[in-house]
Amino acid sequence: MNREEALNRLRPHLSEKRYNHTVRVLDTALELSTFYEVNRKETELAAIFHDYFKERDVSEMKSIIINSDLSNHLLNFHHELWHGPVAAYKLESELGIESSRIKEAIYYHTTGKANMSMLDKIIYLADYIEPGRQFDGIEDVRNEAFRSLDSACFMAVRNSIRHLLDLEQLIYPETLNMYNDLKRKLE
Ligand code: DGI
Ligand code: FE
Ligand code: FE
Ligand code: FE
Repeated sequence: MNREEALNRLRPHLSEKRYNHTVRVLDTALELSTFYEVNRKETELAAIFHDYFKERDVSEMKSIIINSDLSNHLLNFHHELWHGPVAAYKLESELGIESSRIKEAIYYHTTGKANMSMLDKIIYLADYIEPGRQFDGIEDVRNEAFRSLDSACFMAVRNSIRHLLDLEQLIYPETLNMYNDLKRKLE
């Protein structure tokens, strides 16, 4: 599937706002893939479809999780965390994309995990730093993104955990695994 076809497949599923976010994630991810020499085609498809399920009904996502081999453990956490795994699960049957590397990058784009691939990190980071985002300290992460992928991802996950603690939200275990993994690697 080429870029234009992929964007045409995505378009009906997203509002204009979310679609424009996706295009900015795509541009950012492609810059990172050039810089870090990561496969351009895989980066393109992972970025385009990362939020493919973001605007579906919570009840639809819930029934997909229950009726698939996706872990029901997800249901114990905020429904915001479901759209990545559900999109990853539907990638092959709805879109004909078989790549396990693309699937993994989409699956973990919200929570992160330990031992992320370069592609996983690029999608995670592009989603965080795309030019439409405004978080505290984001300029530092944007600058770090083109110095060290690990260090920039660490800054992003640390900021996200801090934000979740401020809101007294549950923290998904894989998010903590990502933090610990990068902390050890950067020591
Ligand atoms: O889909 P996007 O809005 O582009 O971005 P996303 O998929 O990174 O984030 C979706 C939401 O998930 C965002 O509001 C932050 C939230 N989130 C990320 N990690 C966690 C989390 N929420 C909880 N409760 N726990 C987490 O570990
Ligand atoms: Fe998302
Ligand atoms: Fe994100
Ligand atoms: Fe996104």
